[in-house]
Amino acid sequence: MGIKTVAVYSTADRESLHVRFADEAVCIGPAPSKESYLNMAAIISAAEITNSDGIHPGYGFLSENAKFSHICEEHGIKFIGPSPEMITAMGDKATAKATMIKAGVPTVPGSEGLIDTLEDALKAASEVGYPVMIKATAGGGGKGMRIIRSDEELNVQWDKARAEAGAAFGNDGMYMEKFIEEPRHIEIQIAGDQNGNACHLSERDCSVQRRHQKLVEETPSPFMDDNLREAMGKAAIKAAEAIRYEGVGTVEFLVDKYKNFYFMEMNTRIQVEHPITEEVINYDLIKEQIKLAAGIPISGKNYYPEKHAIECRINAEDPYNGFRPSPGKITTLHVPGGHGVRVDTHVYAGYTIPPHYDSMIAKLIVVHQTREEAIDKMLRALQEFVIEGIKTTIPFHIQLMQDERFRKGDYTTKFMDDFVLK
Ligand code: MV4
Repeated sequence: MGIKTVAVYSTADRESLHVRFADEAVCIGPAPSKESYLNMAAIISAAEITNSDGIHPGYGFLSENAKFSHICEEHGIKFIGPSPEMITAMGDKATAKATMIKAGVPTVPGSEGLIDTLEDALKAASEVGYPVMIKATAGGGGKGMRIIRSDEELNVQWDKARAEAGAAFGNDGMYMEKFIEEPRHIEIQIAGDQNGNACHLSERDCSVQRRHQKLVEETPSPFMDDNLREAMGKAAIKAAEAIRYEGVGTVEFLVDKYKNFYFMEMNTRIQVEHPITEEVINYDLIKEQIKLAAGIPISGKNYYPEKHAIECRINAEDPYNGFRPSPGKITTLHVPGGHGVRVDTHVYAGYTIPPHYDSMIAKLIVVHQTREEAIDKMLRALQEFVIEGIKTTIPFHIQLMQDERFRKGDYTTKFMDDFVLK
């Protein structure tokens, strides 16, 4: 796009590729995230001394931080993402759900707003019917949730869950939903412009997760059909337009075995798994983020997958030891390639993975005409991928691509509970 870039980095990331390849780079502090990547003053200073027009927050760290979005605004620096108000509205899960109900987006039946006392919780549970789920309004991504199957369990768990939420988030607001058994996690990518118009860019199936960490994502979802995509796409657009959402975002849904779908959460950032959407619609979502931030309107049409794409997250983790982190020096690296194979990474041979941050070191993305061909291509690319010196999730992915149930597309969010690594 002809836009000059400034990279920010912590001392632990001095050797990272983004530092070398950006037009300029500014060190914003020592290794601990609190003192660097979460240090708003240091980041704003870096933007000011380099005369930057905008900040792309990436994912994680400050990407969904309303205060940071606000501070950028105050300093006349464009935060490439939504306004503080939108981040706040979607960050509080009970508020987000109430907003979606008002907008006519399907949500899981449950309590109307927050529940204050155990007595009210018992009453709500008798109306909703067991099993139920109690969730922290400040939670998300699985934190502060409990499945409850009886009054007895609710009696035991209510105060505990509440105290846990209070300690973890400084907010102990709780709400209740019917528990959806063995749901799929299917999310719709959306884009909204400054005129209040939104479009959808179809779905990603992210049901292959372990402890709320996604391992593999694919699009189209093997569970999807044209009617369901149309209905979920419409609901996602409704969600985005109801809040005049600006930027790219994701509306997450739970989908049950009857193809009922329910709004779960909205992510107000670009997500790790966005490349699979890029590959099947043939469009750069980061470029779209920058265009939307600059006030350029969306095209007005929706986007549908023309191919099949899969992403495997390559983490510096030992899949044979509970996916325990495995930082250290990469002694050998051979990256797969060829038509339809994409690797997004910051690492190289000789690079030392610092122990301070997330363990994802690469995304391997393949695209092909059909799902079966994409799986075969992924298997070939995984077998060609050589990373020595550390443990990675590659052996897990190699087994997954050969797994009969995965190959049939027969998986839900429970899939990993039963998966045994050989
Ligand atoms: C649920 C659910 C079943 N019923 N809500 C997990 C993450 C958080 N965002 C919401 N989650 C769930 N909410 C109701 N009413 C099951 C989950 C869930 C899940 C959702 C998506 C992907 C993986 C999951 C793994 C376990 C539980």
